[in-house]
Amino acid sequence: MGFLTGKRAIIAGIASNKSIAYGIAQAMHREGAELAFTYQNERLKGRVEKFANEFGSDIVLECDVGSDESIDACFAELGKKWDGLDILIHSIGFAPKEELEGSIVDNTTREGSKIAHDISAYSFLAMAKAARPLMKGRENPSMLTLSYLGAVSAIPNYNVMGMAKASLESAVRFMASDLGPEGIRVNCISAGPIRTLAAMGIKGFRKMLEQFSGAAPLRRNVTIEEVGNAAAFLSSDLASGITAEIMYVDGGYSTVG
Ligand code: 0WD
Repeated sequence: MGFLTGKRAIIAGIASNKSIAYGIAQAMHREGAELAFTYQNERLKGRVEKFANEFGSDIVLECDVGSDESIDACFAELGKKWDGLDILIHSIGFAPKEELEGSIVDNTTREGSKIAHDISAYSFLAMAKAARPLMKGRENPSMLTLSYLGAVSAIPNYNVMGMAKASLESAVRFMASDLGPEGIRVNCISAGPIRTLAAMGIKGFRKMLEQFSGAAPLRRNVTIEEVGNAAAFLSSDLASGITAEIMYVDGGYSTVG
């Protein structure tokens, strides 16, 4: 019996089998959780249905986190299938590609900044708002999002995404404080760089991977399986005392100069 047996989790952010959300789904499925999945739009629907099938799930819901109507419709539909929810996984981030290179001062636009903050930071709060009623009365419910070191360090080319991740990490602390009295925990994993669709949009990403693996105490990059295992732990009763935490799964890189 896995340590997530009896838990129901909704996972947002699977775009491919390289996605961090895919690694999280794998670990949670292995540990016995029942899973539901969301997809951003029709383009991704078929792909996400295939992944859901792989994890024994037939709950696949549209959820464009840039739209409150889409989020509300998604959780209304989930409420018809499940009478409660234990785990929310938010593994979503986006900024227009042109914003992720060169000078942050010259290249960041008002519109690009709005989009990055809306999709990468505010959307976690928006999903939490919709998930909250379904978590009422559950044991140790948990919300989890994904961040990156660029939230706290000026990493070349990460630019406006760094600003959005700083906002996201701040949201984690405020949300944990707000939802804690209801027993809901809110945490974040700050993952080391991993080759995914979203990451390949960052200029010089390959160099970033090399720099991390060269300097991290473990002298290698981390995998979606390792992030998945940490996510499964943080979402489980084993982590019942942990909230408002930014947990680094980065081979120790953030601790070395
Ligand atoms: O190195 C990395 N890959 C790291 C990623 C290091 C540390 C953190 N992260 C974060 C990302 O910033 C993001 O928050 O992890 C999260 C997941 O990212 P990922 O697994 O690297 O990326 P990917 O496989 O591309 O999944 C992100 C997905 C989108 O994929 P595409 O490639 O189609 O943009 O986020 C989803 C979408 O499926 N997404 C949305 N979902 C709903 N509504 C939206 C939206 N508006 N926009 C993007």
